Amino acid sequence: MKDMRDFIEEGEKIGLVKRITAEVDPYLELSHIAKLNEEERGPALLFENIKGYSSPVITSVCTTEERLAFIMGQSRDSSLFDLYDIWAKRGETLIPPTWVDEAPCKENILLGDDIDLYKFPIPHYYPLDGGPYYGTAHFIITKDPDSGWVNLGTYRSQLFEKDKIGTQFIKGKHADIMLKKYQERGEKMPVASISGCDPLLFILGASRVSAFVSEYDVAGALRGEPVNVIKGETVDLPIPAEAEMVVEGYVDPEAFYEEGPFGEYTGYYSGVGTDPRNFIQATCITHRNNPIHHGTTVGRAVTDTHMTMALSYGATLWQQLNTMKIPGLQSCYCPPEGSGRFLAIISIKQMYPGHVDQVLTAAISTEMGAYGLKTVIVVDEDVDPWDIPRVMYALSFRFQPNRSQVIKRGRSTPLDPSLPISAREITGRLLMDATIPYEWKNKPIPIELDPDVVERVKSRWSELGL
Ligand SMILES: Cc1cc2nc3c(=O)[nH]c(=O)nc-3n(C[C@H](O)[C@H](O)[C@H](O)COP(=O)(O)O)c2cc1C
Ligand SMILES: [Mn+2]
Repeated sequence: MKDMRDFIEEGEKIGLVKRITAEVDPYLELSHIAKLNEEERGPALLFENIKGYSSPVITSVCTTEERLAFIMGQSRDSSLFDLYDIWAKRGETLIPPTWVDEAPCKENILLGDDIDLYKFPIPHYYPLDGGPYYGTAHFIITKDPDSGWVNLGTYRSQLFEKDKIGTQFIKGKHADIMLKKYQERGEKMPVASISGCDPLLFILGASRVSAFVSEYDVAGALRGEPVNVIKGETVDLPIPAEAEMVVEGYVDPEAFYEEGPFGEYTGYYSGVGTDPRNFIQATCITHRNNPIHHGTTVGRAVTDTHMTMALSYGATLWQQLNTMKIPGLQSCYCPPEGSGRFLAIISIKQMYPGHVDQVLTAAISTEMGAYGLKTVIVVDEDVDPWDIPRVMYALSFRFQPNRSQVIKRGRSTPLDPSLPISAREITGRLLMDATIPYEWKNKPIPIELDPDVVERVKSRWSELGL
């Protein structure tokens, strides 16, 4: 799969994508169809007939494990953990992109007065949103001015004017770190926003890949072949050759626009009103003929964004833990109900005293976990982290609050509705040891059935009338 068109063509054949030919309004109607369809775990939807526009919108690309597996080129019955594990294994051997000279994303090049984002169908998602959002399932490409490291990050973009879209680079995100460097130099930051391309690139935009590593190189690693890129028209950045829509431009660190609010993946609005944020001043738009805009719904879990993050956050946590070469790691689950980011359950085979503490503190020190992971639960290897009733059993009979730790300082997301809106930068973290301590000489003795008696009573089952 090299682009969104492959996803649609191949996905349609196997029932993962459906075309909607009836006319749909991009103001609320489109997002509401997508959201309700996602709640039913329905197919990805290609809206071909959008009121007032000629080009299409696709939503719900990542809503199910099956589609995530399809995007990753894995067997369609793979579990999320199978995908985490493939990611952790393949993601180690980075494959940088290949430069090409010609590309479909250059079929149309709009400069000067021709730059007009209102020509494209941009959904308005929820009633109280500050406006239509151009960038939901998109990503923004930036380059570190010191090292040349190229970053792909999904940061929402409100449509402000025909040539201006918003940004929300949360503090410490890679584009924010880079923007501060441009600011110190007194320069503007060149950027490109990409909507519609190989869905794996969008998932990577939403992944907590470590700093100094390019998401392009990880995409190459996961695909087993390099991503094709081409130079921007007005920015010196690598653009995915098969992208549907590209907005090139720059962010002036000193210029602001009132942005938001936006109904977020937490199921709540991001704030109470608007906030001044930096924005992208477009210098060029390039697009394929009949470009496919890619959008995603947020709102109450579990729908498209939550499944995207259950993979992008869960897989990067698992990969980063594995990179630390901690012995005994067995499995991991970052529930989509928490968008794969607020809660993680990790199973280990304990090998030495203090092993559980090592894993608990390691999890919150990874690039992924250091950002907003609030609760980590470690269970023994006989408890599958995906088996929530067994996790409840471990939390009831093995967890001891005396052995858990509460860490009161850690980087938070400003979107966490459990913190007051005015103080969301720092979170507490709860590290729960739900294991039987390794060092205990007298461990609780599990009750086992007598195997001979089990055999005997089973043979009497019908006699017993059962
Ligand atoms: C649909 C969607 C919207 C997102 N919006 C934002 C956003 O507005 N700001 C932000 O900082 N992160 C946002 N994220 C999370 C980032 O994509 C994620 O933290 C990613 O790691 C950022 O890239 P980076 O690690 O290279 O900074 C969003 C994720 C998704 C899936
Ligand atoms: Mn990054």
